[in-house]
Amino acid sequence: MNFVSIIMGSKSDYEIMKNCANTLEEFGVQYELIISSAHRSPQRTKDYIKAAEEKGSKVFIAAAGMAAHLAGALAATTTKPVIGVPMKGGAMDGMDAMLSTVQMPSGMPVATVALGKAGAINAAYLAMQILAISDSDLAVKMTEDRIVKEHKVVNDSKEIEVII
Ligand code: RP5
Repeated sequence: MNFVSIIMGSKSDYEIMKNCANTLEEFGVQYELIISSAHRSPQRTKDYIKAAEEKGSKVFIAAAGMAAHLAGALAATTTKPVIGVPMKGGAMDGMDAMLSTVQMPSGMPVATVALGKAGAINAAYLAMQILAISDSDLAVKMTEDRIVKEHKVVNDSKEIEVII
């Protein structure tokens, strides 16, 4: 069973990260979602990664804010791809989380996506693109989604465009 693991540092991250889970659901991709913190529950985080890998998790998505070390902690523990979603909030409104998540040392990558809702959705898309390398049905769905997006741009434009 191939699936995606979503780990959030806090319940306060869920409002944004449910967009990630919803996107995976739209494409019929299985996922697990838990709360576990690099700082508040380090052993639980390690234990989950090991258990998830044994069950078939292929990509890990980590969402955390402030001194965001969750994605890095995952990268330290697994060689599966890790996608980091920096959460807004705190005194720096996510700039701290973004820099903490993106600035990994060489050889320990975290694919860092945008802050906020767009990042949560893009984390799901990136995870699916990784899975789609070896899942032709999912690859077709990803291609179809691009066509839908392109049609929407054209249709939106038609409603308001001015061309001379
Ligand atoms: C991080 O600290 C969490 O990922 C969250 O984004 C932030 C604040 O957590 P709470 O104090 O709301 O639990 O570890």
